[in-house]
Amino acid sequence: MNIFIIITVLTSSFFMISSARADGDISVSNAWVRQVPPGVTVTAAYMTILNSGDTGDKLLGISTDASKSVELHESVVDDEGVVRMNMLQELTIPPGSEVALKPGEMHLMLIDIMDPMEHHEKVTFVLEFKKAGSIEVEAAVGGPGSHDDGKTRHHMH
Ligand SMILES: [Cu+2]
Repeated sequence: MNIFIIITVLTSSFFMISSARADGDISVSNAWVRQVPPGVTVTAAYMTILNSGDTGDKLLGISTDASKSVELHESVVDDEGVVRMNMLQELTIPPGSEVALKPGEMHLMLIDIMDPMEHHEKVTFVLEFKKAGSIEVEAAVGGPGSHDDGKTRHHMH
């Protein structure tokens, strides 16, 4: 399978040099959406967000046309060993570091999928960052092996 992850960074100007602007410091890799069978109306998406700048940034919002809504969730195991998902309002990406959304941990939750995922090869997300602005991310639809980074395999629970 051919998987291309295309990241479009919507920077306003390459010619403007200003230390106050963080545009272009955020990049996203390994984006994928879990394929689910027809009839299943929710799924999750995962990706790695890298902040190569020297100031922190925040993910403030996510949108996609693949589902009616999309939320940022964190899976946590409570005292009784039950996995629960908490909705996060924002996600801080510290300077010079990366934050991974991965199975069993943080993820994007797609709620009320518009079409069965089998009809899609890719899902487009627009991530809204406080400093970097809007970043478009194309995520491959598939399973945990559907992205091309062999280093980031995670066991499932
Ligand atoms: Cu969730």
